[in-house]
Amino acid sequence: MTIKGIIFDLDGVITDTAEYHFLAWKRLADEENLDFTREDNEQLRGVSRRESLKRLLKGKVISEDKMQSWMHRKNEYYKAYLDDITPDDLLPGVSNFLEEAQAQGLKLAIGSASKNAKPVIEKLNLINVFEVIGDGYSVVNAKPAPDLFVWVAGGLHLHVADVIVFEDSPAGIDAAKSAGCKTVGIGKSKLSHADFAVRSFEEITLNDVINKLMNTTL
Ligand code: B16
Ligand code: MG
Repeated sequence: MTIKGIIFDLDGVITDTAEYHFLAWKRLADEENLDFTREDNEQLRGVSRRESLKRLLKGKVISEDKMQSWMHRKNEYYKAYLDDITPDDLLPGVSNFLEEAQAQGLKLAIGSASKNAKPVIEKLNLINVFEVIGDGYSVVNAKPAPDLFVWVAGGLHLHVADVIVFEDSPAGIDAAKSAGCKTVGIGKSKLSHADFAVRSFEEITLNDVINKLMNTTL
C-alpha cells in the first residue's frame, strides 16, 4: 500500500464551522416558523446547501424561487460569522498533523461541499498548505457522490487508491469510499463505515494512520 496524498474535508475536520451553519439555518427557520433543533442540524453535516434546506423543510414543499431566496438568506447569515474566523479556530491537533504530513512529502488537498471553503481556508491562513481546493463549485454531483474526491485526486495527479480522505460526515465517508480512497472518520458522529475512526487529530499521528490502514483489510 502506498499513500501519496491526503484530502481533508473542511467543516468538522479542519475547523468547526458546523456551529455557524447551525446558527444561520436556525435564524432562517425561526423567521419562517420552522422547527429546527441542534439534533436536526447533525443531518446537515457534509451535505450541500440545497440538500440541507430540503432536510430542514422535512417534506414541506416550497417554490424554486423561495428555495433560492432562503438559501441566499441563510448564506448571508453564515458569511457574517466567517469574519470572526482566525488561525486559532483550527480543530485540536490539526496544525501538528498537517506539519507531519508536509514533512513526509505528502500532497495535501481540501475536498469540501462548501461554496465558502476558499474564504474559510484563507481566514485560517492555510491557503499555501493545500495544492488543490475542491469546493462546492468544483463538481455537479455533491457528496455522497464520489465526484468531488475523484476530481481532487485528479488535481493532485494521484490515483484515488493512493489517497486518504479524512471526513466527519456519513455522506463524506460514502463519497470517499465510492471514489476508491482510504477513509478515516473524524469526530463524534458514528462513522463505522470508515476504514477506521477517531474522535480527534490529537489521538493520532500520521504513522499511526498509515500503520492502521496497512493492518486493516481494505
Ligand atoms: P455552503 P464540508 C459542508 O462542508 C458542511 O458540512 C455542510 O453543513 C454545508 O451545508 C455544506 O458544506 C455546504 O456549505 O452552504 O457554505 O456551500 O463538511 O463538506 O467541508
Ligand atoms: Mg464535514
